Amino acid sequence: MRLVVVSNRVTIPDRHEKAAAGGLAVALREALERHGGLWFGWSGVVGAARQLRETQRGNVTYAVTDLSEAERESYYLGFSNRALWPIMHYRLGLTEFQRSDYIGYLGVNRRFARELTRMIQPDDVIWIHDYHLIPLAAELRRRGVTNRIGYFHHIPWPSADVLSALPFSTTLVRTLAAYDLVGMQTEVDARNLIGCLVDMCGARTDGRRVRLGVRETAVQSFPIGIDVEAFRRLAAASVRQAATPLRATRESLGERKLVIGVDRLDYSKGIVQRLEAFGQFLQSHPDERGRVSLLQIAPPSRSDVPEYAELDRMSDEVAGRLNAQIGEFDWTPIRVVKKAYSRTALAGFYRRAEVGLVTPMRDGMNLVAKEYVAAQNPADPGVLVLSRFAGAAQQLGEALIVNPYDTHEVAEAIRTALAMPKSERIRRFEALYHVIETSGIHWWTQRYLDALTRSPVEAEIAEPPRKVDAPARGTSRKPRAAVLDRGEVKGRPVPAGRKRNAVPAESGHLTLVR
Ligand code: ADQ
Repeated sequence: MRLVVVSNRVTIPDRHEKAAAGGLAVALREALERHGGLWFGWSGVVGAARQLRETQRGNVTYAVTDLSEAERESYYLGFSNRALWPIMHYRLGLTEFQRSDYIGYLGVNRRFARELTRMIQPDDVIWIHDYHLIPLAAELRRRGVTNRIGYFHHIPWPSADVLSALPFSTTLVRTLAAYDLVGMQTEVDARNLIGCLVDMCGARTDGRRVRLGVRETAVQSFPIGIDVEAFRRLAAASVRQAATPLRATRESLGERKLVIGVDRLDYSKGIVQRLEAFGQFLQSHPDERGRVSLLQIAPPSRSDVPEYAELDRMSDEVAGRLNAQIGEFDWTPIRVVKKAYSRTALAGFYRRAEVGLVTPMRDGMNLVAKEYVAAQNPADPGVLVLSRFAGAAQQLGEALIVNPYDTHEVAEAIRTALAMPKSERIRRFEALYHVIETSGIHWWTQRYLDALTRSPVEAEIAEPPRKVDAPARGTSRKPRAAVLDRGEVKGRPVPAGRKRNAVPAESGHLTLVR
């Protein structure tokens, strides 16, 4: 079997590049090298030339294509990141749907399918990643591709009640039936998706497999992990190295304790609420003032989506206000640093921090929580404070689990973490480390590929090829959201105020570059 990976963004490794520690991109690259294969997706470049460019690295071919400005606007910034991202994170109020964006989204998926069909060989197993590419398998099937195709959804999947507010969601959900295997981060997400397929599309299910028309799709949870051993080694090495940010942090903090937050600057991560909770902690416990600081590392992402620019402004404002209210001439309670760091530097920061504050409002998994645990000194570990709405909370029950909407609860958890006796810290750390060690990234990749290659491929869709945005047909139950899906998709001009230019300056360190 040859492996074909498809993701929104593809970063071609330099010829002599040493693999960065951990990381999904590295694990996928390793899986590709094991099987030989192809990695296909957007180059990250916006331009007029849309021809495919192929680069060979060992037995792996990287095939990338540019997006046009209109495609980036509608497919990437528009439908993927202003409609799907917020609604999948339960943020209906931030969900902005435009038909022209949806057309662009389908258009890019069709174009990707067209390009990919030419490159696929009969024994290829195809693994598609994330919400940008949900309809890709349906488009490949329309072109006669009968290979095994799997999808992994990296972000949360909400219930039908939430998702059906998105126009054309029924059609979109239906396209998932074109996959042989759909992987979700958690059992809750898997159940929600099955609920959507049943309630919105009229599928039948035995709880694990879903039958829609003549196709059968397995839906299963595969909680993603990290390369624990690699990260642990980086953290241990950062203690020994001379000129590291860890040393510098030690010097600038002195004896003070450190609470750390590390996230892309994204509203799903609860950064502003976290800063407020830290402020509340210092207000309620004046004895802690001057003794502890919060370091929030948050490199900007998607800055040309207005909600992200607003978040950037708000985090500065809240940190500035709290520092002015509570700070002293020789003590800054909150430091916000908006840049990406190397894996080594991050591992060092995690190691130095007595508390890892990971409080997203909603998150598919959250790898920072796992990285924080992996980086701890087993003899004197820090404490993880974790949002119950991160997928990671389903596995990491020995963290201090909090509701990020409850500022008081988070503030008290910070207090508890800072005061926790060493014996309890060690006990919790050992339990957490065991979980992340036994469900690391290589286990995840292997488990997913095993399931994908095992799942029986059923008869292909017997219906004649049709557009994926046509209303749902042939279901025994009336689709609940059918009314939303009716009607022709027509282009609409982008309203004033939406920025069109600039390539997103996202960091290569981030998982799959969202
Ligand atoms: P993300 O939303 O990007 O991923 P997360 O899982 O936390 O969130 O991964 C972020 C990665 O970026 C981590 O490896 C972290 O170390 C790195 N990172 C963050 N800030 C950084 C900085 N300043 N410098 C360097 N690196 C930084 C999406 C979903 C998650 C899911 C992952 C993987 O939203 O829920 O866990 O995919 O499936």
